[in-house]
Amino acid sequence: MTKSSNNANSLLAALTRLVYKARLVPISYLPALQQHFAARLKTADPLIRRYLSFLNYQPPKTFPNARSVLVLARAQPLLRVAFRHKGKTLRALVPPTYFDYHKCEREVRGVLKEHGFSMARSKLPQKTLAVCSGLAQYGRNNIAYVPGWGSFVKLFAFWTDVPAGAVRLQPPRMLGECRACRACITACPTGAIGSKRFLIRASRCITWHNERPPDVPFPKWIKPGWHNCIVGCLRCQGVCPANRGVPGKVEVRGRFSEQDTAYLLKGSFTGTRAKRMDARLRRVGLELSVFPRNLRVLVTGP
Ligand code: B12
Repeated sequence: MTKSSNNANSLLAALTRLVYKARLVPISYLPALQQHFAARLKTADPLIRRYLSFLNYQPPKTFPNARSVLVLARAQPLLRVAFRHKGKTLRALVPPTYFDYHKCEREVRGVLKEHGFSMARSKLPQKTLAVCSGLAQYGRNNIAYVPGWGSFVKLFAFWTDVPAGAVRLQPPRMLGECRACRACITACPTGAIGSKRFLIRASRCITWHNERPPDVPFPKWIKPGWHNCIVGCLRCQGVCPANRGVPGKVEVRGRFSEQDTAYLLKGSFTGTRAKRMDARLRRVGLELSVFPRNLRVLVTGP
């Protein structure tokens, strides 16, 4: 075994100790991955095809030594954030994908550095990489499930200069238990998950709408009672039997006073107060850019 492949193995072991599950995909595999992805994308909503034009299968010019893509999954809790409003507390959920990106990125960069390697951010399709590298499988809801952790995971894909041995890229697989289950299809009130096609109809997904800029109103067909998170949606994962028995902790992190809530509901964000509020929100995976719309709809209720 060469020194660098030794280092690569000890790097993967170190990441595992930090509770990441990881795969290394050599960059020579990316053209095949790109082809697979392009073929599947043909049937996606046109708006998603446009949205995904940022994807890029070439390492950045500033990172000419790229040899592999490090694909990672980390189990994440859900966050519960409390907003005081008219003498009551509104507890709103933030799904795992929205917070701690920078913390995890620093952690991974640090481990790579200790092993003599470096990394750069990528603009690659992370679910496809996770599934085709064998790290995860698709659920019927189109979300990636990692053995033992279910779907409450954060995925990452970084360009690295770590040498990767040969891996067998797998065709995407769906969890066996999804075959006889319709729980997510039934739980999604918008019909984003259909029984006749695998790809979700992204333009029906509540997440698509509540991640949009706050001056874009929710379409009329979304009933106020369908909203269940301050950003994102947990309906298709919350009911999923494959998520039963996985850690799925709920962490209580942010508290916003009556004055904070009133400020967030008013929606005119300028100056140092806005900057301070944005910093507080970012610690719980939120940012001013989804207010006041997303909070208003939760406060008003069904
Ligand atoms: C665009 C995007 C969205 C869009 C569109 C979603 C979509 N399904 O395309 C919107 C805004 C709607 C969205 C919503 C959400 N997203 Co999103 N999103 C992304 C983004 C930027 C790209 C996803 C993508 O590539 N879509 C394009 C389609 C074509 O890819 P795909 O969904 O993987 O589809 C594959 C399968 O359908 C497969 N396929 C096709 N036919 C068949 C048939 C069979 C039998 C099988 C097995 C497979 C199969 O082929 C396709 C290509 O590989 C990624 C970040 C990134 N850089 O990758 C995050 C990401 C995928 N999102 C994520 C999350 C968490 C969500 C939400 C759960 C957010 C939330 N909690 O509120 C929802 C879930 C919606 C859902 N049910 O899919 C996570 C996924 C984590 C995980 N465990 O999988 C990611 C990786 C971000 C992150 N790093 O955490 N998202």
